[in-house]
Amino acid sequence: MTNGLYQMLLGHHAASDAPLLHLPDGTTLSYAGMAQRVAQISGMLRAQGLRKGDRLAMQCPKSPQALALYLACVHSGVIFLPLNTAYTPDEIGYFVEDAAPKIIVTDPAAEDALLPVAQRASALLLTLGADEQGSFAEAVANATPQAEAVACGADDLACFLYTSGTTGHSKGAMLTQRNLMSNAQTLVKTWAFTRDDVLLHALPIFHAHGLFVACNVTMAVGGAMIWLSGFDVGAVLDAMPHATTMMGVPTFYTRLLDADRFTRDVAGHMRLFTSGSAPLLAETHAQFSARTGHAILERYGMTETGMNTSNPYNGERRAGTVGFPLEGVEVRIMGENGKEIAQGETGRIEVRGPNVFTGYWKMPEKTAAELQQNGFFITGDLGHIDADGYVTIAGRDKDLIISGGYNIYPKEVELLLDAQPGVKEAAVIGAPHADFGEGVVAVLVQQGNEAPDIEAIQLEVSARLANFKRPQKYIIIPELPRNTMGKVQKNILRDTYGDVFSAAAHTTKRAHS
Ligand code: MCA
Ligand code: AMP
Repeated sequence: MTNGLYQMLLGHHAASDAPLLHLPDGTTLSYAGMAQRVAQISGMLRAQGLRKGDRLAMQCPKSPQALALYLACVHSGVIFLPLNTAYTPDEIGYFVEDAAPKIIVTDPAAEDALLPVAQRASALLLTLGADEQGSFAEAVANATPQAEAVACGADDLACFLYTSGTTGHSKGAMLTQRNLMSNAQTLVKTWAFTRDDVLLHALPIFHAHGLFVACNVTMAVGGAMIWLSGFDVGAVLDAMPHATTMMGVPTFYTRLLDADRFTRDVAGHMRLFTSGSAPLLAETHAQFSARTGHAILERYGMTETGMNTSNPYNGERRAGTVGFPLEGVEVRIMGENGKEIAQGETGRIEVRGPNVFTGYWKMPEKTAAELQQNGFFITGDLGHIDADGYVTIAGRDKDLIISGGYNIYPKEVELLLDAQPGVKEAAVIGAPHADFGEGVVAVLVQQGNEAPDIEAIQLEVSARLANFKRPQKYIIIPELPRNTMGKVQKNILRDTYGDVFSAAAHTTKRAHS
């Protein structure tokens, strides 16, 4: 047994001087240079007693060394648990308690706040900053390199990615080497990636999109990445003439379109722009095409499944659709009665294939509820398939807001708001937002005669929840609309407050920013 995922990502190119990362300071890290870093980190992990199946959590700013840490976990058979840099210590505490990592690697700025979390879990806390300095660097420098990869099979776990749920509790989606390998290999074929590709990498690397789709696909073919710390329009425009591909969330594309400097010439060297994680408006697709001559290729995926469908590389990329099921992936549309429904009608989207995860960590009931015995995973998305086979996402069966490509489950925010002084109950909804697609809105019902102190609530929310989950608007109303069963009618709230982020709304609605 070898280590298939490691071989695919780095093993095959470990001796190559070809560039892997082009860095903002003008330097380049080669595949061979990355392999050396990985051997050194693996040596440290081994010395610290981590073995196959142990977990390591990372909440660090994006850097080459953070990518090396992911690869070292793959190399060592250690389950990698990347965490959004916006999560608060409260949120991290939950993941750490649940996954019990032996090592937590964090930003030096978060060290003090995370020390109690690490101590409670008896985990070693190491620091790794954006400049790659910190106690992680010291530990790695002193280690004896471990060149040989730990043998792992296709069914061995490679990563846990936490994803929230409608109950407000996050679940660790367990992804195997097979899940990641099969998806990367399929995408390489579907999107025609080669070693000549240079991917403009501006996504975070703590989610499937930036890590498994962008990095795994590029590394599988020995291509290069222009490695940006985040999405900055100026930096992206400077880099684009040197790149061939970019993967982004719709916000990337609307922000680019807002920049006068973004012209057909700037995009002239590119062969492919892909979009996902949130719906791309047909209008954005059309504007982008008019400006650059490129039809953005929209695809559809999930943390639990990786990528499921994609518009074609060759052939019509149909705006408003997410294209066809990927090779080896089955997509079916199910009706209320649990039966597959007729082509063209909207129903629940289910997917099956080698890309589908193995279950939620330590949550057999939740796993059974969503991942059926027959292998089909219930995505929680609603959609239909047209006569030509294009899949369209028509909505969501799950109460979910997607803001700038990040998911917010209203329940989690509502539970916190419900507990605030002066709040009788809360409903959290998404409203159209020009930059983020959807923005978070809190609708509160006050307890008693005195209005709740919104500033105090905002402070509490900031302390407890990641920044992208925080409501950007608070609205106080006398009571929440309910149906005869007593269920809050969020559709009515969405209709009523759907324009809170539009300019005119600021003067007409009783909304606090
Ligand atoms: C930042 N802010 C946000 C968001 N991002 N608010 C709402 N939604 C967001 N997504 C707020 C911060 O709280 C902050 O507020 C202010 O914006 C500036 O923060 P900053 O970090 O500077 O923002 P930014 O750099 O402009 O980030 C916007 C972004 C980023 C580039 C769109 O959110 C991003 O990279 N999104 C990509 C998400 C992603 O990779 N998703 C994939 C997951 P304040 O100033 O008040 O503090 S889904 C997935 O993986 C599946 C498999 C799939 O299909 O792809
Ligand atoms: P996550 O749990 O972060 O992996 O988010 C996955 C969810 O993002 C999916 O279930 C969809 O609701 C949504 N999503 C991903 N890609 C698209 C897309 N191209 N269009 C619409 N929704 C998408």
